[in-house]
Amino acid sequence: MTLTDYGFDSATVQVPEGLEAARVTAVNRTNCEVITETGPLLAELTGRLRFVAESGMDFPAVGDWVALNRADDFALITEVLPRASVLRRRRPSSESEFQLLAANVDVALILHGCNLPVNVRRLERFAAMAADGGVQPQVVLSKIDLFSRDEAVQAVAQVAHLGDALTVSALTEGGADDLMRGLEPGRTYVMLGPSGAGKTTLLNRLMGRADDDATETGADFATREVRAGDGKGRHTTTRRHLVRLPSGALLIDTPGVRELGMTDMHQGIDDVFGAISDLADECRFRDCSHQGEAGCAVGSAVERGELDQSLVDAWHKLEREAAHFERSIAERRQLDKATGKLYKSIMQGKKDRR
Ligand SMILES: Nc1nc2c(ncn2[C@@H]2O[C@H](COP(=O)(O)OP(=O)(O)OP(=O)(O)O)[C@@H](O)[C@H]2O)c(=O)[nH]1
Ligand SMILES: [Mg+2]
Ligand SMILES: [Zn+2]
Repeated sequence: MTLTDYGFDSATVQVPEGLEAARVTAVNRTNCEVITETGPLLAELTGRLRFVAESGMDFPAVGDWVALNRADDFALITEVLPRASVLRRRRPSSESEFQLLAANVDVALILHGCNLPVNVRRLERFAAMAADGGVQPQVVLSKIDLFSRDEAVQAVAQVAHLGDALTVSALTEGGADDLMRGLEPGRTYVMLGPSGAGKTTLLNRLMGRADDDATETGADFATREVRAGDGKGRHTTTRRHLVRLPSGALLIDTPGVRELGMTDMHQGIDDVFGAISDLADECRFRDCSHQGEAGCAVGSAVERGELDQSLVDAWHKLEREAAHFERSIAERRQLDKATGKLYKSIMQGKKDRR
C-alpha cells in the first residue's frame, strides 16, 4: 500500500524538504490518525502549529494532507498542506466562524433514508454546503427498498434540480452495486446525511462486510436501528473517519445531522415546543392540524392568552424540520427569552385544567 492508494498526487500535494507526507484518516482529541508511506500511525501536532492556528480551519481535519516530522519514537504534524477542497459549516454558536468537517474531498454523497419522506430542503442545504467548499454534491436515496416504485420515481423527480439521484439499498442483493461502480479509485468521497440514513451500513457493504462484523471492527463501523416512533437515527457514528474501500475509492463516514447544526437547539426552545406537543395530545381530533379546528387544545391555549400564536407558528415550522436550524441565532435568542416565560404559563395552565 502506498500513499497513491490514498489519493496522493505529487503534482498537487507538495511536501517541504526533509518532511514526509501523510493523510489524516481520523482526528482525536489529542492526536490524529494518519496514513503514511509505511502504514497507519498516530501523530501529534507541533506546539507551533497549535500556536499559529487562528481558527479551527487551521487544524488538520479528516482527509487533510499534512507534513510529518518523524523519528523512531515520535511523529509530529508540522503543517497542514494546501487543501483542494473543504467541507465546512458555519458554527451554530457563531455567525462568522466555520467548523471544518473534511478536506480534499471530491464528491459528497448526500444520503436520504427512504424510511422517511424526502426532505428536499435539507438535501439542498447539504448540496449547498458541499458546493460552497468545492465539493461535488451527489444525492443518494438510500433504503430504496422501503419505497414503492412510484414513490421512488417521485422522489428522484423531487430532487432532479440537484442532479441525477442514485438509489441504493444495503439490504437487497446488488442494491449498492451502481454506487460501488460509480466510486473511482483514488478519489475521495464523503457521506453526509441525517442520523439513521444508513451511511455506516452502506460503508460496511462497500467494504464487503456484514453489519455483524461491527463488533470486531470497532465503534466506527457500528450501526443501529432507527427509533420506532419517528424513524430518526440514534447518532451511532461519533467521529469522522476515512477508509479505503476494496475498490480503491476513499470514503469518509460522518456522524449524522446533530453535528451539522440542525439539532443543536437551545434547551429552552425544546422545552416549550415539547410543551406545545403535549398540549396537542389533548386536541379532540388525533389528526388535528391546529389551524382552528374545533376542540383544538393548542388553539384554546392561544385564545386564553397562555400561548403566543408566534410560538405556535414557529412550532409548525419546526415540524418542517428545515426551518429548525435555518432560524438565525438572533431569532433563536429572542425566542428563547420569550419561551422562558411562556413555558411557565403553559405548564401552569395545564395544571389549572386538571
Ligand atoms: N430497509 C433498509 N434499512 C437500512 C438500509 N440501510 C441501513 N438500514 C438500517 O438503518 C439503520 C441505521 O443505519 P446506520 O447505518 O446506522 O445509519 P447512519 O446513517 O450511519 O446513522 P448515524 O451513524 O447515527 O449517523 C440500521 O438499522 C440499518 O440496518 C437499507 O438499505 N434498507
Ligand atoms: Mg453511522
Ligand atoms: Zn389541535
